Amino acid sequence: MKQFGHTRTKVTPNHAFITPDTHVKAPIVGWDNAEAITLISPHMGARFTMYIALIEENGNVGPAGEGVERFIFVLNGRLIFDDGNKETAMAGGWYAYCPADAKYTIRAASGSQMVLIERPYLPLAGYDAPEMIIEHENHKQSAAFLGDEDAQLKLLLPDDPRYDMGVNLFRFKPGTPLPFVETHVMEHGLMMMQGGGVYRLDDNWYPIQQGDVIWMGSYCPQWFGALGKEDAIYLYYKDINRDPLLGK
Ligand code: UGY
Ligand code: MN
Repeated sequence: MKQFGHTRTKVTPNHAFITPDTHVKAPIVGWDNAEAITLISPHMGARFTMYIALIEENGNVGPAGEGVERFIFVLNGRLIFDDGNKETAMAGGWYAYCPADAKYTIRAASGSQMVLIERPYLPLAGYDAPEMIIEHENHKQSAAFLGDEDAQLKLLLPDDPRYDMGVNLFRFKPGTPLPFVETHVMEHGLMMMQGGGVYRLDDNWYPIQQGDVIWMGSYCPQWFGALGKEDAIYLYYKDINRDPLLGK
């Protein structure tokens, strides 16, 4: 039962834990019949944004800002992604990487929800811009994380220096932890997609379940242990392939 005046949501200077009961929807200029829940943004100290987009049938989501790259992951419904050459029908599990300033449209064929991750793209001297990617997560292979077959990591984007973001699906068998408390320069934006467990962020331990979202700032000590009857799966973003000193 929901307790009046209480929530599991907590926002701190270097991490945030956001639960669905605290979501607030708002329209976004350039989106039609669609609203966003802005879960993570520079207003909390992050260097990227992460939204849930709620799109009505025939609604659409406008382009990202100038110079801003975008990753989308479809949660449910059916979206038509048009890259100018071909249309792809995207249901749950489909995802796209849209390079900064790419031309494309996203329209909902039925009421749909997706996760969006956006940040200013950091070009890399000597390399071309990255390419658009439209894929389904079932087409990607996972691999054991640091030798543990019970922790399977699936990279959704190529291991290629042109890409300055990584987005992964991490699947844990119940009882499986991250092998150590990580502390690193990369940020994360995370959504629990299935199952749950306990997430350590700084000196806090949070019970986590499907629908919960986390921002981890640079150097936020982080650890996870999966609990329950089903595998825990989370989707997460990290900034990669750029010099932290030079920002490129
Ligand atoms: O890629 C990562 O840094 C990952 N192992 N972090 C995490 O799951 N919190
Ligand atoms: Mn990490």
